[in-house]
Amino acid sequence: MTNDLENRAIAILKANDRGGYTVPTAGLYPYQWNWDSAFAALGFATFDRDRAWREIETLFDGQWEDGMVPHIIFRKNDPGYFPGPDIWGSRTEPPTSGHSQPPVVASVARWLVETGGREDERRAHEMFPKLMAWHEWWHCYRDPDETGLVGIVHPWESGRDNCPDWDIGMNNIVVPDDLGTYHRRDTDWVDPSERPTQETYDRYLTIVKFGRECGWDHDIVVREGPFFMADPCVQFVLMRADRDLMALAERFDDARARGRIADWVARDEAGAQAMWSDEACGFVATDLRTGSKSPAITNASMLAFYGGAGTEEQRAEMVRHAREILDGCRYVFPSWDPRHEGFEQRRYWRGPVWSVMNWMMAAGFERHGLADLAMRVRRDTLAMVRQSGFFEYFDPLTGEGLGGPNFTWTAAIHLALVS
Ligand code: 9YW
Repeated sequence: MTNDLENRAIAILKANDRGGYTVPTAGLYPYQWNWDSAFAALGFATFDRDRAWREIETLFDGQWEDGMVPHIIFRKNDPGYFPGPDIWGSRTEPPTSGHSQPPVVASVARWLVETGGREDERRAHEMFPKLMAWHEWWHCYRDPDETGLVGIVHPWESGRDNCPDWDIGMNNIVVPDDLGTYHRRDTDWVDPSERPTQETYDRYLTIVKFGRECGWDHDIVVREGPFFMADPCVQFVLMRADRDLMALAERFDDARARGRIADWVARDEAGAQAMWSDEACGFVATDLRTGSKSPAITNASMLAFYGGAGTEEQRAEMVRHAREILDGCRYVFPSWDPRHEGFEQRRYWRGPVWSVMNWMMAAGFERHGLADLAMRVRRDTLAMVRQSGFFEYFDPLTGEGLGGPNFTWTAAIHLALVS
């Protein structure tokens, strides 16, 4: 028996369906986004497993020859979104953005297989080489020196666009005189006080201009581009997904893939260690150009449990942070530490709570025997939706829904949590 809220969540997924893929929300985000589709699949799986697979299969329509799965696929031009396909200049078919997003898909594929039947196994098997190519891309192009730490070339690649984590890298970006004028579209849809500032946007576009002008050559963007940082979200999501990919390789008895993935898994923990900060006493974003570390704990730091990173002592420190932040917030988990300067309860990734981060975090807490933390995170995720509806993100102090309404991933996570 489904209740009203579940029916509304299902209706949102159906309404945002554009034929095999969903948009995150009508208007504000009119294309297919990478990790949004991974989470959308979790929601679809609760009532239509074929549609769940379609969501991630269509994502791979945009995979580049080198293996990268881009963060946005532009199937048709929609003037309601900026920056669109012309600004990115990917020269691919379909047109896409020029960098990736956190690689959640392998974990979703494993989950579909383990909770499903023969058809799930067949579709995962078919997708497996594509997943391998994408992970290979991360480990090869985003970690060219094989340190175990993968970097991101744009804050958008983290999926946590304007988190203060990126300020240390973004402050070094010099906006060129010939950036040109442009019309942002996001602030046509959503209150500007909840969005990244204009200064931040100019820097975002400076990175995109650099990428476009070098033909999105990953080596050049990584070595010479305006921004290169390590993100706890990408690192821990990749760590988790590498292990999930290994489970699939074992199931498919693919010895070559197993050997390759074993190399990645062996390096992942060293990468995680490079993000540990004694000052913040936790895992934090790190500028790979300067070595500077972000000063505070975020919801991405808390994904250490999901990724399975860290020593026992380090995890104990992270639990201490988690409990203190939980005590100080009515709804968790905030995207920036409220005990820290820079916290803005309504501005996007500078404080608000996001359902998808909570879903991964709770799974990580549970895996480490922290049932009370997992329960609190899940309870708050459901409570905010009950109070405010299926918004893009939520104010951690009031639970008010913010950003785009009728949001695909918020609906999907709700379904995944109650099913
Ligand atoms: C943008 C779609 C995307 C998410 C990102 C989130 C936001 C805006 O919306 O990005 O213009 O790319 O930060 O994580 O995938 O929901």
